[in-house]
Amino acid sequence: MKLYVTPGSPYARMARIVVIEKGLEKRVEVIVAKTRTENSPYYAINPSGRVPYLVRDDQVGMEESALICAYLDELDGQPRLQVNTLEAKRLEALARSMLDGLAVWGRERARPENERSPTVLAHEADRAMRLAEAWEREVANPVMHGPFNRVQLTLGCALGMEARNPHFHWRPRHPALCAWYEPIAARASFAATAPPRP
Ligand SMILES: N[C@@H](CCC(=O)N[C@@H](CS)C(=O)NCC(=O)O)C(=O)O
Repeated sequence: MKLYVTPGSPYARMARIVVIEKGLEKRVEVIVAKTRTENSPYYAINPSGRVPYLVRDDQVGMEESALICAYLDELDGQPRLQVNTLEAKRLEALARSMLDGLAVWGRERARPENERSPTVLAHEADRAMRLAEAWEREVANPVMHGPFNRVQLTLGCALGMEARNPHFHWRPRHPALCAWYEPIAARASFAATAPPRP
């Protein structure tokens, strides 16, 4: 199988982490794609141009990090990252909401300076801080502890965006979140996929 990624994408990082967590390194070739480039050869592989993108052994391609993570997790018939309760799914949605906002913020910051919208930048900065505040409480939930799961994966990748965005200061005033994140960031799969600083 081939997994197309970019080094800085938190969505692609989720899939890369699952590859490592599930010991699939020999079955999944990780390939860096050229996104956001006119006429990129990658567009012939994935017409949306987004990452992550998994080309399965049967040559069928799949988009969407959550789906790719679930597919990789189920390959050995023993999924262990899935969550099934509504409570866990509520938290997954909350983590995904934070990640989506951070991706919008990062995308806006990546535009040429004269094209950046101060309104969007301020809106996403505020959203990220409100969500960090919410997670300071939610992180006590049992779903966020115990066996590693896709909710922890999503929140861990969201918080890891601090490496990409120097304005994403989620640590001050959030000691519980800091304590929660420390062992997650120390996992071999997180360390091996740490996003490069811009
Ligand atoms: N909902 C998608 C989001 C994927 C996404 O937005 N990926 C970004 C990188 S963080 C991308 O590939 N952007 C390239 C582009 O927009 O052309 C997922 O979860 O996989």
